Amino acid sequence: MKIGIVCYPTFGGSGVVATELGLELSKRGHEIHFITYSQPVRLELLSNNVHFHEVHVPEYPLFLYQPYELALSSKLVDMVKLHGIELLHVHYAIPHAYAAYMAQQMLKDEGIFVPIVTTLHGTDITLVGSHPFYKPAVTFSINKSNAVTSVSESLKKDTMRLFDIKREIHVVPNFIDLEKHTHSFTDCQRAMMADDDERIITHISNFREVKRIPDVIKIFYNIQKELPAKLMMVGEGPEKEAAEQLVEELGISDRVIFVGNSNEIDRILCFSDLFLLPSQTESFGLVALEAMASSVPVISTNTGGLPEVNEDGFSGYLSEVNAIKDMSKNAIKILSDIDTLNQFKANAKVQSQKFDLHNIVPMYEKIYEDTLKEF
Ligand code: GMT
Repeated sequence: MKIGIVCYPTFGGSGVVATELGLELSKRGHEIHFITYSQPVRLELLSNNVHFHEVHVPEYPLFLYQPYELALSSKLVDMVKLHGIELLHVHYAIPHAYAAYMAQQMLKDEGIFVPIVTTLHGTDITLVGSHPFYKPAVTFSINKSNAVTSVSESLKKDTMRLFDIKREIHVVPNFIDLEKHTHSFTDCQRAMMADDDERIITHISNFREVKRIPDVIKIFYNIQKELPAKLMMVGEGPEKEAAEQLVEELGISDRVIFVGNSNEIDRILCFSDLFLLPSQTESFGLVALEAMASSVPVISTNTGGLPEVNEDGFSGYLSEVNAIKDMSKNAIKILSDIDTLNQFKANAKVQSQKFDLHNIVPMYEKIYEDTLKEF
């Protein structure tokens, strides 16, 4: 199939899933066209089967807000015509599903029929989409998509609760390429980061409020009182400065490393002992899955799709949002005894195998085939 993929090309989970999906589909013989405003960060290699088309939004002083949806829908029309794209798979409803629908209508006028598959990722529904200003447009675009998928059962329920949805929503969980997380080096160069007796705890996110960054630091503060440890804070975002201040106030600056955005997530996870994800909500928590695939157990909250990903008492522990004491206690339980830690590490790997891309990507292929047949 010739498939157009629309996504946010950033470090966020939806862009990562879209990129990894496109790459795997290309390996399976499909021709993939990424259509977005810059080359997706995890898309390092373009090939015969993988193409990238940049959406330009010309600056014009009259526009207080540059009309990205307009530029995207025009680009989609042009690319479908030029490359014979058969199906558009848009990740994140806002504004991608909306722009794709406009493109579909323009193409229909010229006798070209292209179905749209929309994948809901979380914040497009739970944080942004349910905002009264966006709600009618989001409801409309979901209902007009030819197939809709969500990354967890929990997100499906939220979508049905928050919007008047007339379509079936197929749950296709996020996936992981286990081979990428199988490390060829044994010590993972951990000596560069910590002393032999220190545990390495990691958090990776976009440092937005929903990630509850102060909780990450407070949990680590409690851990390091009990055992020697370092905290790796990976990512960039609005909460980062306040986090740096809190670390300073707590007097733990020598034990916390702020790494910024990184393209070496698997290297960092390779030397990590524990992953912290105390989010307010999380439709799936792809980063928790990435951690588990690198044999890193996860201390997380029990909201949204997280219980579908992290198994309490097996791959890590789940707690209520804001239950800092509980999360600290669970972290210390895993970290203080090497046999327990090794058991949780092994379990985390086993848990991640449930999300092997070889099992999940065919689910998308089946949805594409069915949608093309019905369209
Ligand atoms: O907030 C983020 O982590 C970014 C956001 C995105 O749109 O990229 O992530 C959402 O989609 C990911 C991929 O499906 C999910 O793993 C994240 O849980 C989800 N974030 C939230 O629901 C807050």
